[in-house]
Amino acid sequence: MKRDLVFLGTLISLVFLSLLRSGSPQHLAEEACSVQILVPGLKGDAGEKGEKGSPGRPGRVGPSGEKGDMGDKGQKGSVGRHGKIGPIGSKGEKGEMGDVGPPGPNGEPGIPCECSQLRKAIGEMDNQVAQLTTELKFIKNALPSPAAVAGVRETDNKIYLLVKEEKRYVDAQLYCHGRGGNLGMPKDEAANGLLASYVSQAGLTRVFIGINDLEKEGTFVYSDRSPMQTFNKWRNGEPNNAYDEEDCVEMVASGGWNDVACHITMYFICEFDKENV
Ligand code: MMA
Ligand code: CA
Repeated sequence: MKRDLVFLGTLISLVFLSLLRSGSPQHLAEEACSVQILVPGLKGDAGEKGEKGSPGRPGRVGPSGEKGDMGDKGQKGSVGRHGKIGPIGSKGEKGEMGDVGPPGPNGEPGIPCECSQLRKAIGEMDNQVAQLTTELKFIKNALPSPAAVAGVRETDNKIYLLVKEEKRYVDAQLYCHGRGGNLGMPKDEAANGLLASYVSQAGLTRVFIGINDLEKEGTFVYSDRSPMQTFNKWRNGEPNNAYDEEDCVEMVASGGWNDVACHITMYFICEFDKENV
């Protein structure tokens, strides 16, 4: 370093001397070559301050700074990708009933039955019942016949039939028995009243009814052998067993009873239990 400064000072001196002698730059080269030894002079006064130099080169990179404060919140990011499929949800409620499905195929052939035959038979019986009902209605109310002129009379349990054939008591009883019944046996006021009206409406004055004391004089019983109860319709003074020969009983149009001879003949009334008809 110091050697460079000496050389520099020498060079500056040579240039300075040359300038003093010639005053022109072309002369300087020739004159300088003629001076062999240069001696340094005194140090000159300090020159004027030079102009400010051009900016230096950028310095070295400094050490890392301290950690700064947290920056502001960034902008909202874009929409992310579609997520994974979630777990299976719980069972939903029952839905509404669907529409009616199409009809199914035809079934196997059934076992042959007699249903159609039975239906046919029932239909024929229905016709027969209707026809018989009509016929019975006609017989009961309108048809004049040797046996039943004025139809019949009914209670809840009995059917009474006035038979307009004059017969002795025993034959009248046989007639009624032969048809599943008995001579009429009025056992209460209602039945007696019904037979009385039956007789009077037929225009008759008397008919045999099913009461007698054939078995024991003075002890009247019904023709089904059931005993007389508290009910009776004896006319005043009867039974009197007139001529000591009256063991059978007639009903007169008023409904009263009289004991008469069993061998005389007259019309009579049969009775039938409905459960036997
Ligand atoms: C009278 C009376 C009756 C008797 C008949 C017989 C008319 O009535 O005496 O009791 O049964 O006669 O005909
Ligand atoms: Ca009598």
